[in-house]
Amino acid sequence: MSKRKNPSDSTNLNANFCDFLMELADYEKNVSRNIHKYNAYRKAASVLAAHHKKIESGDEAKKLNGIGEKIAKKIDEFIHTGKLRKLENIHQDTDAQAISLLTRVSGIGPVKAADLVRSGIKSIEDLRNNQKMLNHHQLIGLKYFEDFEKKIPRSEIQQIEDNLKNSIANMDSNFTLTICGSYRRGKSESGDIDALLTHPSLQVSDGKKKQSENMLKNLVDELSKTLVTDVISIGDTKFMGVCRISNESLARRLDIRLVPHDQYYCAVLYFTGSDVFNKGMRAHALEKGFTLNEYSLRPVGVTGVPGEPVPISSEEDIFDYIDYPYKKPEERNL
Ligand code: DTP
Repeated sequence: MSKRKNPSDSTNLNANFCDFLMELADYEKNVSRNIHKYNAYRKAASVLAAHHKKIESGDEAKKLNGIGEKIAKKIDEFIHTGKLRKLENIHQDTDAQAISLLTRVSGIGPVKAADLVRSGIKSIEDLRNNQKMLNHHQLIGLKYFEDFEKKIPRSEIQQIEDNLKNSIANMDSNFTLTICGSYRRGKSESGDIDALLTHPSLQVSDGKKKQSENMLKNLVDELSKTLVTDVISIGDTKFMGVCRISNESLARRLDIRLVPHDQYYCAVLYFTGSDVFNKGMRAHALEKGFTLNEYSLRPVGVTGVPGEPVPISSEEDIFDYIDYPYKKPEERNL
């Protein structure tokens, strides 16, 4: 999961508004720990990023789904003054700034960041001088802090994808690997690499745990010869780590999840995102009487108890079941 989101790109006519909304979103997540406000700012930023026209007033913005009174007022304030008082105040709050900075280190969440700031640790240099306070993941985050801050160009992910696919094919040609996240949505650069892997022998109904034992570990051992440089954590179904395509390249965050074959498409859908798109689709599923998550799509009975997962053999199946117009991955950036 990459740390900083940025829906602004060259085609975004409302990039100014998106930038301040994303900064407010990060503040709510990392400093105030108000996930509802975080979601609201993220949703508003994605809606504005996808809008075909530059917004000229708060009233005009309010007509868009996901923009309410308070955000409309901020848009007006920004249009009229070129800044936001709320952000100016946040910029002057040195503890808030320190918490925001520390949460940019992979493995440091808002709670840990607040703890560190309370202990007087407020900069990356302070962290480097107090490494005893960090766990294994956070130490790796610190070691590669500058590299992980840099976006990964699409062409580099393509090389990593080829490398992963070759290594996997050498082990067993029945593996399927899909790189999800913003890469699958066609973005020109991504924050990290989210790979999903499956094998026909892995079926939930047959007790996936036993069968998946060592599959991922063997793969990571193989990848460590060429691509993987550090292991943050590894279990039967999830690897979190670091890779680089050559000694001259930057270190990149790589996650690989081993997913049962009968849950693969729900996982591919979920990890393709965007998170805002996922939330909209999940809400639509509920309206249609289904509960959708990264594992399955299940009908919800009148009692509210979810039933057995429906059989799914493609992403399209999931859209069909809930009567949601199919969107190609590149159309899921909202
Ligand atoms: P980035 O380029 O920043 O990496 P991303 O690949 O879309 O952008 P992540 O790597 O953070 O984003 O996460 C991968 C996907 O996982 C994301 O697109 C959708 C899904 N996801 C993550 N968090 C959530 C969430 N809270 N709700 C729903 N889906 C989520």
